[in-house]
Amino acid sequence: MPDSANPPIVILTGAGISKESGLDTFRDADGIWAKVRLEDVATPEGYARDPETVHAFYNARRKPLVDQSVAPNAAHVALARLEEAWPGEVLIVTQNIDDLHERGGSRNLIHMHGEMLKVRCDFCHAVMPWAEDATVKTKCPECGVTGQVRPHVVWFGEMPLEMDRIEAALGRCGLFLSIGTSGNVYPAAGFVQQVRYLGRAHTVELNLEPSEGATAFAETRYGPATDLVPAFVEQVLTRGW
Ligand code: BJW
Repeated sequence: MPDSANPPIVILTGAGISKESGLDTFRDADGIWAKVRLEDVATPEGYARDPETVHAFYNARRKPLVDQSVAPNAAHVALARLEEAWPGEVLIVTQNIDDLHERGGSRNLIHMHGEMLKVRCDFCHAVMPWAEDATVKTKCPECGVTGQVRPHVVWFGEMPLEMDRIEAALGRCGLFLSIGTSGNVYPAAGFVQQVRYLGRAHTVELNLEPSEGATAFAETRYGPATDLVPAFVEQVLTRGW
């Protein structure tokens, strides 16, 4: 049962929260989709056509996480502080496949678009932690089959992960906070509408600029996540929302 004095908080995060750690966003002018075609690297069809290119794309993005040349920033750390200090539940639903929330200290976390530091086997369906490069010649350590290991990420046309748990959390939250996402990709872009429809939660967008869905939020604040998020967390812990 939600605690009515300290209602559950759901936080949706996107690539913008990791930008100041040095990871590219997707749709900004200098973002990933300005360098590669999403049809080639983020669809099952692209992977079927040219798996080596897709493996190379994810191998390159996995590297800075493995060697820890990128680190969590003040926004990640502030959200971990909120989880630690808020007497009710705090759930982060991230679209990001990096591990910066975990390394910033967050524990109650759903990676709805998967994780760069995992692969899965299309033959035996095992999901495995992964710190190496993967190729079309990679042998699954679980079943021994070669050539069936793919990045554990959600591409366009695939079902995001843990949707039942996310829907349940959206249904009981008292605050829905969206950070660093452009609101282009569904179902995440529709969460604010779902929450508003139920009418129980305050909805807040923290982003560098208004997202596609900005008008659906009750409150909006614009600027870099490393400024906005620590300030908003401080407010919630001292005065609520
Ligand atoms: C800062 C900042 C700073 C910068 N501080 N902010 C028509 C209508 C509705 C839906 C569809 C449709 N046609 C097709 C669909 C479905 C499709 C979809 O949404 N397509 C749209 C393009 C229209 N969605 C899917 O296919 C999803 N699956 C699905 O729908 O299954 C069926 C289903 C039905 C019902 C219920 C549930 C499911 C799967 C989507 C998979 C997305 N995959 C990717 C790549 C995989 C992982 C990876 O390689 O990393 O996920 S695409 C890419 O976009 C990635 C991201 O997670 C995702 C979202 O991007 P994000 O995080 O918002 O980044 P940006 O770059 O867009 O925005 C960054 C923001 O930060 C900007 O606003 C900046 O201003 C800001 N910013 N610096 C604060 N310092």
